[in-house]
Amino acid sequence: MKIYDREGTPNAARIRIVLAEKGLEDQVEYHSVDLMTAQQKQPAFLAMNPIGKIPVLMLDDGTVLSESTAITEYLDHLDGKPTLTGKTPREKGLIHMMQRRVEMMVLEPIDDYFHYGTPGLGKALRPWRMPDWDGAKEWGQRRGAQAVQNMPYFNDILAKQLFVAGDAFSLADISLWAALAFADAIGLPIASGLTALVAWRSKVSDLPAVKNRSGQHPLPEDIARFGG
Ligand SMILES: N[C@@H](CCC(=O)N[C@@H](CS)C(=O)NCC(=O)O)C(=O)O
Repeated sequence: MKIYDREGTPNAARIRIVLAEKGLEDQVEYHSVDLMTAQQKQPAFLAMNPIGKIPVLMLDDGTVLSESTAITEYLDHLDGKPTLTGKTPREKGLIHMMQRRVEMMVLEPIDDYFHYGTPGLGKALRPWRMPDWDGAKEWGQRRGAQAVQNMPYFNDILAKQLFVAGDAFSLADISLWAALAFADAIGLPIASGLTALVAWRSKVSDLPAVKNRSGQHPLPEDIARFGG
């Protein structure tokens, strides 16, 4: 299998955690995509994923999968023993609902904040972003504020249960962990009063598949290289 991604970015981290959790790391060949020069928007990459985003998984028969949730489903079922996407219909429903809530309430607003409220991935990506209208930066900043406003929702959930979708670590936790790592890296930390969320994050960060990973985006040397 081949993975096209950029190490250290939040969505790459999601899949790398899944690969580690499922013991599949040695079966993957990594291809680094240079996001800062917009390699993900060029024809060769768009032929794999017309949305122009990483990560992409290419199977040995040439089949291409994009979207972190779809890739996770595939990897989780390879051994016939899913542990991250649910076994029963109830588990599957809850995990997918909660992981989508994480995306819509935190991860996507943070991504919008990064790309519009800050210099984001820099000049090379501007042609693919919202046209420069006066409110773009303000909109990006509002999206960041929305992400911060939504964090207490997950704090309340985690005050009542061990993990985001119930009693077991799942895709929903991986998505939230990556979203919060991204938020931290761009200056939107979890408020210290959200103690259940802070405790959950520290517990998840200690899991072997998660330990020492980064959801930082982009890498500081990239910003220095290409400017804002
Ligand atoms: N919904 C996608 C999101 C993928 C995504 O946003 N990837 C980011 C990197 S973390 C990316 O490729 N950004 C480059 C760009 O927007 O051009 C997924 O779940 O995989």
